[in-house]
Amino acid sequence: MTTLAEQLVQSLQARGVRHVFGIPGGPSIPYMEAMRKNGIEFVLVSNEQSAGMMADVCGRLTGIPGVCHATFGPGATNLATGVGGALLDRSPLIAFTTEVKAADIGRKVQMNIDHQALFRPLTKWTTRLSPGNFPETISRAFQIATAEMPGPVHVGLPSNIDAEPIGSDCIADVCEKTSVSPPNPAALEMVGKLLRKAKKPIFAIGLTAARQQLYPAIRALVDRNNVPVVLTPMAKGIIVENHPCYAGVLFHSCSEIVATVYRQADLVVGIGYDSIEFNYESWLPKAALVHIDTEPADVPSDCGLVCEAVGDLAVSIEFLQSLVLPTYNWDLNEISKNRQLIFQALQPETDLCSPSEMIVALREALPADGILTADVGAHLHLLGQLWTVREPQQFLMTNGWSSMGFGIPSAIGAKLCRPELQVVCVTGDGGFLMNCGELMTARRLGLNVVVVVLCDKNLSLIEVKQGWRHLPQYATDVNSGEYFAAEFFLGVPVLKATNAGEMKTALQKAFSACGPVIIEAAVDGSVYRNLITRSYK
Ligand SMILES: Cc1ncc(C[n+]2csc(CCOP(=O)(O)OP(=O)(O)O)c2C)c(N)n1
Repeated sequence: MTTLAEQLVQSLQARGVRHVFGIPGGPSIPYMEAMRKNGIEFVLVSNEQSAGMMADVCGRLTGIPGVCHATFGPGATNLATGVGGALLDRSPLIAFTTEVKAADIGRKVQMNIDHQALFRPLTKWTTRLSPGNFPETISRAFQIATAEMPGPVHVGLPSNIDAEPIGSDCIADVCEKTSVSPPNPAALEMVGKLLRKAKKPIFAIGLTAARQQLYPAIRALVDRNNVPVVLTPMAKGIIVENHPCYAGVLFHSCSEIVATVYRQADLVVGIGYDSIEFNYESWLPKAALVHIDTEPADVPSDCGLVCEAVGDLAVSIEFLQSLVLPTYNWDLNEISKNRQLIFQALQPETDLCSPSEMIVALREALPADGILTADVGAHLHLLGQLWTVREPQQFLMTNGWSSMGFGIPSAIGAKLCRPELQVVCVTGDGGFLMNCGELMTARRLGLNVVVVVLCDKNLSLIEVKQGWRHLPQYATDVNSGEYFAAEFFLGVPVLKATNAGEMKTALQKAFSACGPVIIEAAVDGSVYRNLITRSYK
């Protein structure tokens, strides 16, 4: 017989979990001790929100649910923000929280709120562990978290069960993969018919395709048929930005120029298109819509949906590859010219240093296989269109959930999962403040994560939107004067860059450091006014 805490940790270990992110409370100690003995690192964070974000990224990069942990009440509510991200960005994650023992449910107890109610809208499943339902609960938690669409599961750990004796042979079957049914063949036939009839179809490729890493098949499909492709932000990298069929990213900067291509389409084929990122109706031209995904389309009835093929996406794409399609009426020279227009517009002239110049300098300095994590704000809209990647996992962002503060924790999660790669975070000066405490986490772990803070002194995305309403700018100024008025922040070196040359020098220095480095990049945020797209129609 071993204890429940030991068995739980061993069952995580057996499933490939290597880190648990969180902040402990007293009842967490036996679980942490079991982790120490079983080769799982408990990564102490500065705020549980980041623990959820780190676990989210580990889930994305490894396919094994990322695991995070928090204590009662305030620990759980802090964690909730990170857990919600895993739900709407579709990452497999298991969140453990300490909960009151059964006899105290509903009683007045310090730090006690109903964790099951808290996590219900944020997870695919929430439950309480007990000696009686272990190990089935753990097995089911992993199965649900990884099943299509992946997402978070919350497991409450009553504070009095850790020492309960559990039989040592109960690490349940670790093979918990569930399969997705193939799409209806008649629906696929209909897709084929529509594609054969179309004159100017486009492919709109989204998060499901990126998450399932289906880019080799998608690239082959595109290469063979010369159909222009638009991507949702989180599908960036599915095809490279200089591909003859690449028409741009939806929703992000200058996507009104992207629209000049997709407005010509007579058929839009959403492939792995998850509308959590961008609803079809917000951008669709007047064209017929075909939706191919693991889940049905979420569209209003007047959206032009003519056919959907719902089921295993790999099967659907294989079917698309097998089709013999006509030569379409697209002029790839026109697509190429439009692409040039986008990239020109993304680099506006300014007397000061533009965020674009800094991003271009970073792209030139970061190795091609490096990982960039982005925070949320005007800078993300710019990065989403301007940054170039070879494959989706090289650009990590949140768009379904879109929580500021994602950049730094996600860079730490990425570096832990891919220690051999250079990892850089780009954040705004507003978003930096949300989880900058995690620089201490990176410092403690000795992780060479480079955090580029684009200091424009404002919450620029909100300032731009105030401008759209012809309102004065107020309550969006982050700071005036110097942002880091010192050479170190929490013991982390701060390098400064005021132009692209200084940026490159700073990056070189930062990449050869042992621990984290901050680069304070002074930029002119006024350029965002002309870069953020207002209407996508
Ligand atoms: C947790 C959270 N709070 C608020 C928002 C709304 N919001 C989106 S972008 C933004 C401003 C971000 O400012 P900053 O980090 O300085 O980046 P910039 O826009 O200047 O590039 C805000 C407040 C959000 N997405 N997430």
